[in-house]
Amino acid sequence: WAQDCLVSNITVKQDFDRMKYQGTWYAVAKKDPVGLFLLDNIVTNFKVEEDGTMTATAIGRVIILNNWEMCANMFGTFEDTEDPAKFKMKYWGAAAYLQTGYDDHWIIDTDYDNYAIHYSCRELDVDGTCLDGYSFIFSRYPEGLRPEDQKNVTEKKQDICFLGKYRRVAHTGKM
Ligand code: ODT
Repeated sequence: WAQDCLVSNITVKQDFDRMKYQGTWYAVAKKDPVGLFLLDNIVTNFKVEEDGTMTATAIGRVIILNNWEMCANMFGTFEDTEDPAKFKMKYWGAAAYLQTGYDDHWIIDTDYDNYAIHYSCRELDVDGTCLDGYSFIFSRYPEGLRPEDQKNVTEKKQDICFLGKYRRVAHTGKM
């Protein structure tokens, strides 16, 4: 079995249930994109609005311009696609100098209660692999993943061709 790393072959969570995905998720690892933005202490909160739209907030430590370190308050709304686990995320910051964007937002896998693996490819290469993308590993607990979830998460990192490209995301509680 040879992995082709084509973005179009990446599989996502079957029958993704946005209701069960709601609530707080702590980023415990991150594969950065080009021009990384969120550094650490990243906490997200997902919600399903009354009309069914998924929205989220995120906080995290960022460095803007050169060397301005601050806590960013970010907002996102998620547009549905044909696949329930694939969204388009429109995002913006509470302050004008924070990053805005429109990214793919795929939920690769989650058990809703413990872990989640997020994936976003921002730029496709000519051969269909991902030229620039990022991914978050989320846990329901700031201390990290449960030992019993680590094998599965490692497999999924490999499936999305990001294995070895993650760094730990610290939660120092100093924000
Ligand atoms: O940090 C980077 O380098 C790129 C990521 C920037 C996107 C941050 C936008 C957050 C908007 C609020 C939504 C929260 C949901 C987050 C879930 C996964 C990460 C996009």
